[in-house]
Amino acid sequence: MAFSRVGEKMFVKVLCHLPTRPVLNCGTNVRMFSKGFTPLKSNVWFLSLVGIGTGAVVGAGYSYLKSKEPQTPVLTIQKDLPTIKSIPKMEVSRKVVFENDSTGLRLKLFQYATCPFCCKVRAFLDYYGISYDVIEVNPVMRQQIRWSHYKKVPILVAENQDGCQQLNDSSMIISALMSYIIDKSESLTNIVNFYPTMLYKQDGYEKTEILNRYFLMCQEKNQDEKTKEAMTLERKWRQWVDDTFVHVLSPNVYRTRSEALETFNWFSEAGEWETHFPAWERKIVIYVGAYAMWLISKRLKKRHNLKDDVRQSFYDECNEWMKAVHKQGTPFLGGEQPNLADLAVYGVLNSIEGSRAFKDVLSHTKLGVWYWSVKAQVNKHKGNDTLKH
Ligand SMILES: N[C@@H](CCC(=O)N[C@@H](CS)C(=O)NCC(=O)O)C(=O)O
Ligand SMILES: *[C@@H]1O[C@H](CO)[C@@H](O)[C@H](O)[C@H]1NC(C)=O
Ligand SMILES: *[C@@H]1O[C@H](CO)[C@@H](O)[C@H](O)[C@H]1NC(C)=O
Ligand SMILES: *[C@@H]1O[C@H](CO)[C@@H](O)[C@H](O)[C@H]1NC(C)=O
Repeated sequence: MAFSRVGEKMFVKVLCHLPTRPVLNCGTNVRMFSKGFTPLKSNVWFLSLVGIGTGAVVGAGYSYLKSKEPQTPVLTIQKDLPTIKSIPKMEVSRKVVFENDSTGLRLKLFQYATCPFCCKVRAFLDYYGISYDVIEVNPVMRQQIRWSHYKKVPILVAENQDGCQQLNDSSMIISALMSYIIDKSESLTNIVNFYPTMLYKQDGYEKTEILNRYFLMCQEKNQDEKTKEAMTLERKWRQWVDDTFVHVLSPNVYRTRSEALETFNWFSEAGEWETHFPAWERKIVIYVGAYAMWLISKRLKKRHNLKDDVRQSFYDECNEWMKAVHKQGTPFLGGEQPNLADLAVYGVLNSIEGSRAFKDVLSHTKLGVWYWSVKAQVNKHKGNDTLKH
């Protein structure tokens, strides 16, 4: 069982198109994996891949059953987070530089290129024209985030005089940076302290959650520009992205074996696996991975109560979102400009832009006009004016 669970976790890392919990709860067996298997890179790949075909499905079912156990109450709330002195020097995969960025933040984004949560953070940074360095994390070895106790991506590190401030969850990253942009009189470190991490136990594992990650920490000042109502709406839809929308993606992009294969080929392309992995490793990941995910996606479909025809669920959610946008009578939920909810929905969708599922959504829903408008705004960094004051 342990072995298959390791295999299963690995795939979650590669793919990222999976829910964070409970079926394939990212992150629980991390230490076991890195202790037991680190030395031989290729062997790790190979062994785990062999374990996948059968293991993943068994494992998925197992964690599904376990997840029905009740949650134990809060253990601790972490406060007064320390800044770390430094993080190991790392090769930067890509630099994104906006000459008009006046935030003064020196950001490093640790990510997987096709992870929906990472795409969400990038959509935010690009829209506001905030410069950042990308550090592509190897999904198997993950040596790039070995310095961190938090083992998921994205991780954002802001370097300042005192050291490095580590921000952990995609929604928290966005809320903290947005709060900082709106009111620069608070340091980012101070702002981060408003997002304490709650530790609790579930299924015998310690888990963490940042409770108020959808809240901006500058509401007072902000109120005349955005009404309270608009902010509540924005939070509601940002949470919907993490809790609901992201879960319809995997069953859709792995719906059939050929779609799963297409999707993996797209990951390989978008994540530039050719430069990261030897050819045979890449091939194995693509073929075995596609097959395993096709199997797993049936579980996910049940787990998240998707319709038999998973496309229909995808269309339904997209329509639900478009209904909310149209209700505003403006091009975006945020009005004439996208807000954080628009950027979140766009961001996670962007992670599957190369898939057949996405093309189907374009032809079966009215999402397209909104989607391409957000994309244009993001690519033109239209939010940059916000950075002025
Ligand atoms: N709630 C987190 C979820 C991040 C997450 O689940 N990341 C996955 C990749 S999609 C991960 O890094 N998993 C690594 C692991 O489970 O070890 C966020 O929004 O950033
Ligand atoms: C930066 O701002 C200047 C003037 O405000 C503008 O002319 C220039 O196009 C901007 N550069 C970018 C890359 O947006
Ligand atoms: C991120 O996670 C690390 C390791 O668990 C922790 O030390 C740090 O305080 C966290 N950062 C924030 C902002 O919660
Ligand atoms: C934002 O970018 C536009 C061009 O893309 C530029 O004209 C404008 O000056 C920029 N604004 C700021 C505050 O940098």
